[in-house]
Amino acid sequence: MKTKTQLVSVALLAVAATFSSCDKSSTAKNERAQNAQASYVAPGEKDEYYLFYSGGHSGQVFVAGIPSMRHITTIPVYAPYPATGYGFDDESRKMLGDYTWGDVHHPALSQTGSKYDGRWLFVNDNANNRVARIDLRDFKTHQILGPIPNSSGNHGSSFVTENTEYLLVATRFSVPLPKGRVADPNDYEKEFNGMVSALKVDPKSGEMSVAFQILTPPFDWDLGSTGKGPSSGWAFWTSYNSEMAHDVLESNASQKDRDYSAIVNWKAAAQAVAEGKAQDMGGVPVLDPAKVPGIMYFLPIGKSPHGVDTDPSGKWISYGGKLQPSVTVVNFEKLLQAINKKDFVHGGDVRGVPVLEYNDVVEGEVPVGLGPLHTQFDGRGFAYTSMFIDSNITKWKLPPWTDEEKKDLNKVVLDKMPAHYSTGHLVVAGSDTAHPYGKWCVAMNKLSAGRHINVGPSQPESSQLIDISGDKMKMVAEAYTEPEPHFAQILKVSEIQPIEAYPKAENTDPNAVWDKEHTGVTRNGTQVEAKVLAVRSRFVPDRIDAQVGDDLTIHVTNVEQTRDMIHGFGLIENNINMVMDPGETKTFHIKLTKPGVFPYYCTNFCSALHQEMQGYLVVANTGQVMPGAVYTSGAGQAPIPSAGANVPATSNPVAPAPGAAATPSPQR
Ligand code: K7E
Ligand code: CUA
Repeated sequence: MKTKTQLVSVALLAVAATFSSCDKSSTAKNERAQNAQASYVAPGEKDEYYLFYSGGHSGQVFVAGIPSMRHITTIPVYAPYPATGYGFDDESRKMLGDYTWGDVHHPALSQTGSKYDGRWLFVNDNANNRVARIDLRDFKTHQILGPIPNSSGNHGSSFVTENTEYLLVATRFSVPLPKGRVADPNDYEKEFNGMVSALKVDPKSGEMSVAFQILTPPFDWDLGSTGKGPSSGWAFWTSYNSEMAHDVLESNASQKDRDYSAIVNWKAAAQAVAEGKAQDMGGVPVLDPAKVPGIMYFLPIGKSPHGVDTDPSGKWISYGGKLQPSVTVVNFEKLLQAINKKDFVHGGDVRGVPVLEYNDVVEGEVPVGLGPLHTQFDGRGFAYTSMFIDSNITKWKLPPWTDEEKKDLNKVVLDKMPAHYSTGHLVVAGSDTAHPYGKWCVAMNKLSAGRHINVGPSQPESSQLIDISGDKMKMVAEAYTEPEPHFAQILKVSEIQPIEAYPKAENTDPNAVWDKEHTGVTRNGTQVEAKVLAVRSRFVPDRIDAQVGDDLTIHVTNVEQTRDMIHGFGLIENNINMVMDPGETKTFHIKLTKPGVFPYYCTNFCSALHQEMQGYLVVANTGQVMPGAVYTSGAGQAPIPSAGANVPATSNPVAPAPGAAATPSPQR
């Protein structure tokens, strides 16, 4: 028998072969016209859905419109983004902390009653164990939580519960806990641990905090899914490496035919924490499932499964086989019965966690093909699985199945749509709610070899829009996708009303200035603070004086209330670019280390006189006060008397001597 690794390699070769032989222009002429119409959004018209897709290790979230598939905006989350000034002002710099990248995999829209409520989008960072909250009122990142304690590799994240009570997340990598403790990877089984974490979400503000954690054996948790309806209060996780290997995982973690899924009763876990059954680790209440029965069970699932997805009814849990050519469908009602009857594998607990009997709870293995990763649902009883190795989307029918179908589950496999190539995630609009919209599916492909015009070795990624409203799937459009997409969420445009300007009345920044009288520069020892107003097409003041060694703080308020009237504040050779939306105040702080006159200018083209929107930061030498320097005290306009002797400006080597004709500088 071939090993799994061999199988994968053979299949990958087959995929490679299709790259060269595949006819890209296989769409028939009449279909072309139909598809063009289906995805065409004419100038002046707008898309019907938002597609929020993860930007992977770009650390960003991208927004495209459906059906046009046009990328319309970028929401910076874990990486600085000068286009919106993110990561340059104090507030966003503080959110980013010590990191300038993240690895976004799974965006999740907030839900109320198992429906998208249009409030927030949560996204994970696999790299630095964080979760961020984007507010859909302004499409901006408002909180980054983490690094989460006792957790390493926040991949299985973030999955919202039905009413966004919690975000459930799990570690991909196990490490010695608490973090910071050092152990030899040779002692992996004994010394390393994984963790499933529950992050509480404040129902009013959306503020996230770490609520509790559940300790696990050192499997590599991969993906998760929250329950709903009958499975309300439960969550499901996949793992690879139940072999607990610590090296050559490619083969050592692919030995067993089945790996464990963790079935977590998060409501029972929250209750146990409330009853004081947790122990503190790194400041977090941690539950040990061996000591707190009823919160975690293991279920063997084949084989190194990847995605796990709960269908809209909450009854069927689908596991992508990855290394086995089928999707395993678990019947939640049977699973609950087995748990209630304590029908566990005889004597087969793993570190005190009961193991469920596979045949008791599995409804069937649907033979979808090679490399099934993720499954989505249309709410009409059908499921769609991304096939990484077979490079297609496979449509199949959810249970209940007829006796005839049960005998041969090939009968529930209904359609296959080739995708180009090696689809990772796919997303069906609303699939993770109880009410999918069901019309569109987007396949996010991992390999796009040759799909775009050649731009060198880094081949642009591609996503494909598939119409799933009929019996047969229809490939409608293909679009460039910023790297690197994993999961995505789709939201109906009509369900949210983002603001177009920050209302002046809501600006609570104590350093906001709305009229010229309140602008100015204050000096207090070496603390210099400037309050600047930005309006078409000037900054007030347009001169700021300071000295080397000063701590300079600049607050800029964009006093516009007109939509799209955005101003930037780019400070030359100081690595600062803030961007203020209408009605917004932003602040940055720098320690001045070099003398000179540094122009600042508006970076966002705002009017015919945008180029003229500029000013000067004059950084004199320490103790040097420029004659024209104007400081306002907090109370009034009085210039502060010079602290030291007035030192003349440094002499200009390139200026003509008074009265002489201009000559080229000898230094030129
Ligand atoms: Cu399949 Cu990180 Cu969700 Cu990518 S993961 S594909
Ligand atoms: Cu303000 Cu350009």
